[in-house]
Amino acid sequence: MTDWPFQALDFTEKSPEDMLQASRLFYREIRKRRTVRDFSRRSVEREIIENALRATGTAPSGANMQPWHFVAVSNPGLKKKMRAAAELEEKAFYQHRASDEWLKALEPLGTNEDKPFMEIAPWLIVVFLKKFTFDENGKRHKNYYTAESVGIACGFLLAALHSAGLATLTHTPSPMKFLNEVLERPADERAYMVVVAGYPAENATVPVITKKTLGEIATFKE
Ligand code: IYR
Repeated sequence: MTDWPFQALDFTEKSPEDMLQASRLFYREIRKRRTVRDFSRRSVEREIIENALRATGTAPSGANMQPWHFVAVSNPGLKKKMRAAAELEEKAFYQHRASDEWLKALEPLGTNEDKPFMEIAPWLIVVFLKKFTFDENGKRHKNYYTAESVGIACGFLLAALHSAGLATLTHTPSPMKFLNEVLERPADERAYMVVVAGYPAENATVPVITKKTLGEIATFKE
């Protein structure tokens, strides 16, 4: 047992019917989320992003270390710098870094080295992974399961933004070191992902792709 305080769980039980309905509704909603690359310039109120990040901050993490930091960028000058740096890296990726096999796998998505969304979309949320936590005495503590924790948090963030009614895009320019410089983050933080959020462009299109069926992705043993 532990001496640390515990409290009663705040749990609202649903009836079996409500549970079924909630599970169906959530699936129906979340399956409409698509990775969007054509964004509108329309602005999005800061509080929407703040609330999505509040929701993200509730994600579980290894030893509750919360090994993340989010930089929400709407500043046009910074977005312009981020776009230029990302396009430089992507050019290298598409022209010589990526294998033919990788480029072939990306073909159906229609991606290329141009990243106009980094300037056009109203918000770029850069997710940083923190390998360490520094306590009040400046002592360094290792964080645990950081990649898993930050991955879960990104899932929360995408779901929160989608449920608020925004289009999203996960972008992982590679390498992402330039983000530390542009956003003035310390060297012990590693940029993990850029989550782009905003309204879709009026005539936005998305690639025709399919998701694997339940039978393909899951096995039940009852
Ligand atoms: N980072 C590149 C390439 C890219 C890689 C994967 I895996 C994708 O699912 C999509 C793109 C780019 O952003 O274009």
